[in-house]
Formats: sequence, structure tokens, C-alpha cells
Amino acid sequence: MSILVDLRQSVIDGDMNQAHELVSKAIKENVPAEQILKEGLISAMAEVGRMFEAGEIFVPEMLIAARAMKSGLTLLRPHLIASNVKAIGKVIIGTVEGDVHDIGKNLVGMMLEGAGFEVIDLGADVPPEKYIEAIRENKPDIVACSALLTTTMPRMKDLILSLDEAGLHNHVRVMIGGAPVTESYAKDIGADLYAPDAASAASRAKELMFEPRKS
Ligand code: B1M
Repeated sequence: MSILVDLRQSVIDGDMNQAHELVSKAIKENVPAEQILKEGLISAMAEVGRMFEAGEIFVPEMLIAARAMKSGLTLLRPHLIASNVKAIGKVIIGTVEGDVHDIGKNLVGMMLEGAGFEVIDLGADVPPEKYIEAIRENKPDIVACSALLTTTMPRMKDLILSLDEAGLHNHVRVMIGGAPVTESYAKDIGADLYAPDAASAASRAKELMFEPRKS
């Protein structure tokens, strides 16, 4: 459908106004909300993720595309709820306690939304108790945790220990990332998933939803 092809391209191009307009037009033309989401927005963000991983675009372009996706999604959300379209999973995201860096975390959140997840953003400087409270309240599939400082990375381990103590780690998977974080650090502290960037965070989180839990 040409309107969805144009919508997909407007998100890839990061044209927020056009993306907003085309979502509005597609709704008025009675294109099903799920089709707008999948063929217009999710498909665009999958392409944006591929382009980022291939080195064809960089963080600024990915941020601009994610904003365009978000403007369309805001308009579409009530229609998705009305038509009972289910998210592929629920993620709680935050930057760890003591760390105010939130640009990368926001981008990861937007890419996760672009991949079809419902994302609950706790912001930055989030203590373990706040994660735990939000997990109890929202029952997410994944807790996503970002850290940008070598001094705040240990807070990720603290979070995992708190989840273990609260008996919640059996119910939720922990994904971590951020500039100083590595795959081996993630393994050492018992995180379930590591992603080096926002595009792979979205694709790996999606894969994780189809993997059985390791006991
Ligand atoms: Co600060 N800062 N900063 N800073 N800052 C860094 C991180 C630093 C590397 C700069 C430097 O010295 N070269 C350094 C850390 C050194 C270290 O610990 N190794 C540093 C420092 C030291 C500090 C302060 C301590 C400075 C001071 O006050 N003396 C202070 C700390 C404040 C605090 O947190 N308590 C501080 C403050 C700030 C500002 C407030 C001024 C500002 C943050 C504004 C904001 O975020 N709202 C800031 C900024 C902007 C930076 C730099 C310049 C840029 C960070 C950024 O947004 N990058 C940064 C230097 C740098 O990275 N070049 C620096 C762009 C963003 C898209 O990338 O966040 O890496 P990034 O996210 C990537 C991946 O890491 C990954 O995906 C993202 C996109 O692909 N990713 C995940 C991130 N989270 C993920 C989660 C996942 C998966 C992937 O799963 C859950």
C-alpha cells in the first residue's frame, strides 16, 4: 500500500512531520492500526537498525528516525489499544543509580518501541528499589539497565542481587548496556542479555522473547 511505503520512508528519513501526517492519513483511510504499526513503523525501524549496524548511518540519524517513529506511534497508540493489538513484550528501562546519562537509554527505549515492545521508562538515576517497585506493578518481561560511568556500572550488579533477593529474577530477564559495559561483564554479574547499541538491543530483546528461560 503506497501510503505505508511512504510512511516507512518518512521514518527512515527522520521526517517527523511527514510521518505524523501519513499516520493520520492512514487512520482516516481506515488502514488497520496493526498494519500501520507493522508495515509503516516497525518495518522502518528494522531498516534503520540494519543501516546503523552496517555503518550506513550513525547515532544522530538513528535518533532523528526514532523521533519520527515516536511521533507516529503517539498518534497510533489509542487505535492500537482500541483494536487490542498486543505488544510483543513489556520492558522496564532506566539508567542506574548515580548516573544521569540518558541519551543512549532513551534511544534504546525508542528502538525497543520501534520493535513492538511496550516500554516503561523510569528515567535516570534509578535505585534498585524503584526498579523492584515497577517490576511488581507492571510485570515486565525484561528489565533494561543502562550505565555510562565505570563508577556506576557496579549498580547493575546491585540491581541483579536485589532482584535475586526479592525472588524476582526468575520472572524477569535483565538486559544491560552502555559505553563501558561489555559482554563479559554482563556474564560476570549474571545479566541475561547484553547489547552494545540501541539497534542490537531491540533485535536481541526480540530474539530473547522467543527463547526458553535457562533455569
Ligand atoms: Co558524561 N561522561 N559525565 N555527561 N558524558 C561520559 C560518559 C565520559 C565517557 C566522558 C569522558 O570523560 N570522555 C565520562 C565517563 C568516564 C568513565 O566513567 N569511563 C563522563 C563523565 C566522567 C561524566 C561526569 C562524571 C563529569 C563530571 O561531572 N566530572 C558527569 C557524571 C554525572 C552523573 O551521571 N552522575 C557527567 C555528566 C554528563 C552530562 C550531564 C553533562 C551529559 C549527560 C546528558 C544526558 O545524558 N542527559 C554528559 C554527556 C553528554 C557525556 C558524553 C559526552 C556523551 C554520552 C552520550 O549521550 N552519548 C560521554 C562521552 C562519550 O560517550 N563520548 C560522557 C551518545 C549516546 C547515544 O551513546 O550513551 O553510549 P551511549 O549509548 C549507546 C550505547 O552505549 C548503547 O546504545 C546507545 C546507542 O547505540 N547503550 C545501551 C546505552 N545504554 C544501553 C542499554 C542497553 C543496551 C545498549 O541495554 C539495556
